[in-house]
Formats: sequence, C-alpha cells, structure tokens
Amino acid sequence: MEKTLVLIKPNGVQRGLVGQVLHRYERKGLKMTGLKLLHLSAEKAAQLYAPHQGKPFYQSLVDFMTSDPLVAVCLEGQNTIEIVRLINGATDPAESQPGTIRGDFSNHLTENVVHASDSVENATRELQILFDPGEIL
Ligand code: FUP
Repeated sequence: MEKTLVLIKPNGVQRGLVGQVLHRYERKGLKMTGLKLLHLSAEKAAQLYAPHQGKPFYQSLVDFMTSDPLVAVCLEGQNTIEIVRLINGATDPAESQPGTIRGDFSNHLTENVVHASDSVENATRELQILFDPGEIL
C-alpha cells in the first residue's frame, strides 16, 4: 500500500472545486486517510518546495500556495502515487488531457488546482510537512 499527499491549491478552494476534486479520487476507489483545510505558512511552503528552490518560478509558487487556505489530503492504496498523478493530469496546461482534473479545470502552469507527490520518498517527506502523526488514520 502506498500513501500520497494531494493538495487542493488555494484557487481550487476559492473556486469551490473541493467536492468535485475529492469525488474523482473517491470514485476511483482510493482511500482517504487524512483531510484538512489549512492556511500554509511560508515556512512549510519553503519545506514543501525545497526541491524547486532557486528556480525562476519558485517565489511566485510559494506566494500563491500561501495566499489563501488549501486542502491537504492523504490518499492510500496500491500504486496510489501514479494513479493520482494520472487523475490530476499533466503539469503543462497545453498537455493536460480532458478528463483529468487539470485538463478540465485549469489553464495555468502554477495555479493548476492540485498538487500530488511524485515518488514514495517525496510522499513521505511531504506528508510529514502537512500532517502531524496522529492526523493520518
Ligand atoms: P507537478 O509535479 O505536476 O506538480 O509539477 P512540477 O513538480 O514540475 O512543478 C511544481 C509546481 O511548480 C507546479 F505547481 C507547477 C509549478 N511550475 C511553475 O509554476 N512553473 C514552471 O515553469 C514549472 C512548474
């Protein structure tokens, strides 16, 4: 069983997409084992995006992710990391397929509605940043 972190980004919350986004993971049969609404601090955003530090888009990404509340989700199941990234769709809005979350709801590289971990190592690291141990069931 694999765990992954999903973030419904601030624009997903502001646009009222939380229910529709969660529904896509639930209907696929992924198990939700953690869920909360929070305002991400600058410190936690810096930890989360440490691998991107120094890249030209880093500061605008951190500013966006800390601008308004977001929803953090822990999902669990076989091959969950790969499955969730398929459901989310490609990062580039010109490549995200219709039927994916980004393909259907986003036309912006940074404000692309959802984040999901891309490896087991990053999932473990990112889940520790967003959730206290007792918050994942
Ligand atoms: P993803 O794993 O699909 O979220 O994409 P990346 O890890 O490549 O990028 C992390 C975040 O940085 C995404 F939200 C998209 C954003 N990004 C930019 O804003 N500009 C870029 O040039 C590349 C990525």
